Amino acid sequence: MFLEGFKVESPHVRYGAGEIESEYRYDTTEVAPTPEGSWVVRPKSVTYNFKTSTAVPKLGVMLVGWGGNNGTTLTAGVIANKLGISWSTKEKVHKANYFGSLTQASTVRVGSYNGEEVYAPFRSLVPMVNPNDIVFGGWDISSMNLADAMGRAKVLDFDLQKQLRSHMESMVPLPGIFNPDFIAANQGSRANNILKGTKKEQVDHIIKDIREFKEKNKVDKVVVLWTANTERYSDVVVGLNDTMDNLLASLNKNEAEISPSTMYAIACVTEGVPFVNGSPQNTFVPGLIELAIKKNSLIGGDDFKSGQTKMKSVLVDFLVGAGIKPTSIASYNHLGNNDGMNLSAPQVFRSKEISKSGVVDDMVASNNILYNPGEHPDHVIVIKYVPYVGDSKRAMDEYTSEIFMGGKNTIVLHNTCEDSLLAAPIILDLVLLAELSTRIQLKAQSQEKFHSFHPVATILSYLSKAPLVPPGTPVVNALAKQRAMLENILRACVGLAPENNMILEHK
Ligand code: NAI
Ligand code: DG6
Repeated sequence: MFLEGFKVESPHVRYGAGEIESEYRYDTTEVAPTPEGSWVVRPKSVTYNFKTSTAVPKLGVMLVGWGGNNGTTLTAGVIANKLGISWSTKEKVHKANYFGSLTQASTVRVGSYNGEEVYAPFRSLVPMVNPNDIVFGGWDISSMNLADAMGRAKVLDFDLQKQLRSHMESMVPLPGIFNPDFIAANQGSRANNILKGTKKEQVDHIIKDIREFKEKNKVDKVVVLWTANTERYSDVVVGLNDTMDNLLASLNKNEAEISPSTMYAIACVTEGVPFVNGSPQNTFVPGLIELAIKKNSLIGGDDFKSGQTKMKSVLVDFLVGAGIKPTSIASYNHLGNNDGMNLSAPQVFRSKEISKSGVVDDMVASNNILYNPGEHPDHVIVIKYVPYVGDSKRAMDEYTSEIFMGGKNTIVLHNTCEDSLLAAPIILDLVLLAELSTRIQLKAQSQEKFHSFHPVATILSYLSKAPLVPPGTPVVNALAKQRAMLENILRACVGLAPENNMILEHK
């Protein structure tokens, strides 16, 4: 059974004029050593109060790298959905949809009725922005308008592109911050739309752009998301970017090692605008994280988890959870889009290699029966640029595991990723959830005041290859756990228990 929406009736929830208030019992387990040298495990319950503002804003989304494959695909997809466009291919007539978006195209189980399971859209848990209402804008170092850039990307069917052109021709990216030292040299030829001035002046310019965009489009809130080229890592150096004060001083001194992505992030955090990083580089240097915490301004990332890595964070979780020991994971991919061309530079590839490699760490660390402390499967990442396949990235993975009594199990996967078509709905979820999370306040009952979530938005982990977490917080990569975390937090906002799958009423 399917409900389009629902309201919770409970003494623990109040739907007010401008907000939903809920009271939620958070049950966890505390583990502690005993003086005798053993361990004791104690169930613990803390009551939390949540307050979710139901004032859904008119949302502006500014993409850094708007004219790229992801930026154009997302913008085109949202316009197509808004206008209800359909188009023909040799297979059939297609209708615009949001497949691949957790918020728009997945469901949650709300309960059962007469023994039948009842589901509702994920987006109906709490009031969220309708993606069709988003106003898009952003920056690109290439001045190409979005209609031509959509053609350059070669992602969407031609018949669809023809229908969208007139809606996208007038969309032209603002000049971007360009520093050739941080991306591949092969990107230089498209860089014709560049901000001039010192680094501080460029950051001030980005702030001005955000304010003008907000004013011109009459949007209530803006979220900025980096979907520009992957950069190389910037060096983290004491005195340069290790603290907030050093980072801001370095910006004023025009220090070479402050990357463009960090500069956009400084602008956003300074302006109190949520900033999400969809690429793997270390945009969030320690000084930037400190700045975000001081300003209580949301930052999230890193690197969209779209195809190969998403599979990996399911498969390895399944293997380790089944008591099977993955011992070698070899992941190859080749792609022919501009992202692939940029990643052919070794220092840029290294950023991607790091974010793709860390994704099994928590699963391996969870099982000391299979792995000795410090032991890790061999894990190799290869990416090659093959222009002919364009955006249709091919990912091939071989997982070898040790099984019962010295046996070996090998799984080989071939995954045609359709890169930007997988990434665009993820970008949508990231901006919708980032916006939503700024409307949620919580407090433990012992606390006096409500507070927002920690500015480092772990709530976005499901969508990120290398989830950024506040210092000292465990990183969770396993996809099912990440989804459960997000869903259960939103359930708590309306006073619903986490989905426990026990089905005791039938046992
Ligand atoms: P793309 O190369 O087509 O687009 C990037 C755009 O950024 C280009 O138009 C470029 O001109 C622009 N750009 C570069 N530096 C800029 C700057 N400093 N300021 C403003 N604009 C700048 O790449 P695509 O395929 O759209 O991917 C974007 C990013 O997302 C890449 O870093 C990629 O690694 C990352 N990503 C993509 C995934 C996918 O499945 N498509 C998944 C995970 C991450
Ligand atoms: C090569 O892997 C290009 C990358 O930008 C990927 O397309 C992107 O990181 C998606 O990666 P994954 O592992 O989620 O498919």
